[in-house]
Amino acid sequence: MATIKRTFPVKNMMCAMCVQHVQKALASAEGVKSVNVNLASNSALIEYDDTLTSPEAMKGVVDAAGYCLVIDAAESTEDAIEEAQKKTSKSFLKKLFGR
Ligand SMILES: [Cu+2]
Repeated sequence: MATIKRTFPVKNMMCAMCVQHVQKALASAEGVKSVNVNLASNSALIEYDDTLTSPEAMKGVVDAAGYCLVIDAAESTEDAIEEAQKKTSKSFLKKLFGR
């Protein structure tokens, strides 16, 4: 038994029909126990069995339906912040010691 409940950001949803598409695609995917897609927060709360499916597989299902399930949001956000901080400190040092 390995039921996981997790919220994933979903991109490209514009209206209630989009929500329905994503909801249906995920609900019929193997290993998915329940789905709650939220348009306001652009996210999907998915309860799934990780012995039957994976975030990668669910991303495949959502992407095939024309939307984008973001499964590495935390990492990419951290990377982006780190990258931005590097750039900021570089240009800061340039200003201090420039030329
Ligand atoms: Cu739509």
